[in-house]
Amino acid sequence: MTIARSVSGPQPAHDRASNPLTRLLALGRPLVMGVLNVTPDSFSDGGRFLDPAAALEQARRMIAEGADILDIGAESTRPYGGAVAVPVEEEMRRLAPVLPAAVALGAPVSIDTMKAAIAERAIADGAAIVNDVWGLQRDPDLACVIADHKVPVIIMHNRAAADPALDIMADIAAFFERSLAIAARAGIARENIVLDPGIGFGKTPEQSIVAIARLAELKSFRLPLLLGASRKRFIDKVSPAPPEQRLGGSIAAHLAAVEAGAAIIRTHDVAATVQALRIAAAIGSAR
Ligand code: HH2
Repeated sequence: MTIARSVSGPQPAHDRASNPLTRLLALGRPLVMGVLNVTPDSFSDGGRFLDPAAALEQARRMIAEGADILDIGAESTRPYGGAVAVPVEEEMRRLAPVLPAAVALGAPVSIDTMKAAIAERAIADGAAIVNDVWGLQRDPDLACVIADHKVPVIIMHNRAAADPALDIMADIAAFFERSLAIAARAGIARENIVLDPGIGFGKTPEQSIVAIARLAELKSFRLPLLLGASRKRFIDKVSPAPPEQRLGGSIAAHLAAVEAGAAIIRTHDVAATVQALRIAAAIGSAR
């Protein structure tokens, strides 16, 4: 597993100790991030957890199943188009009854948002990580919020539209360079950054497969890698199935990602993913 090394000088000991992601990464096993969408329109589970009681029940279930981190989102990013932009007030309204209560369950909570105002509020409510599907390149204020609060950030690759002619790995690397420059300017410590190639975002299904197949190339950034293949469309392209029947494909992709060096797996299906990762690890250590 790649553990981030600071190039901007050591942080004070209290910062390192108070960062739950750094502590989890130090365990040296792949981490599982459970997805909780408090949305009416997410591509695979839209509407299921819009009700706060249902959302909290799902949060509890994912923790019991072994999730290390909960990733809570209140705006569908709709990797496959058709996303309805959600105003800040509505995103806050969806999160208010869920986020503080989810934080109280004890697992670190990541806020899946591209908006600085939502990140600021979520951090005040106890969120420990910011997950930005636009890699700090959408809301110009987001990097400063993250730097001010010294929380880790997940920088995900994205594009407004897929271009089948692109060398997707070169595009991902160039995008990360831009995001890392923004992060450095804002004062985000390098050891607080995780990179994610953004499976399904601004990519053809073939390019998503390439991004998994060539994930190890991104280790050259010397930062932890996250991969989220859960229920995504490239699975349907290879082996046709609706989103709720893509567990086998999701697990196959996630095991390949861990083999290539992914430190964190983002999934809707925590129990099956934890089991698959444990068995793969047991086989690996018996070699
Ligand atoms: N995928 C989705 C949303 N957020 N964040 C990261 N870092 N990586 C991902 O691959 C990723 C993400 C899309 O999945 P989901 O949250 O289920 O769908 P929606 O955006 O429609 O709510």
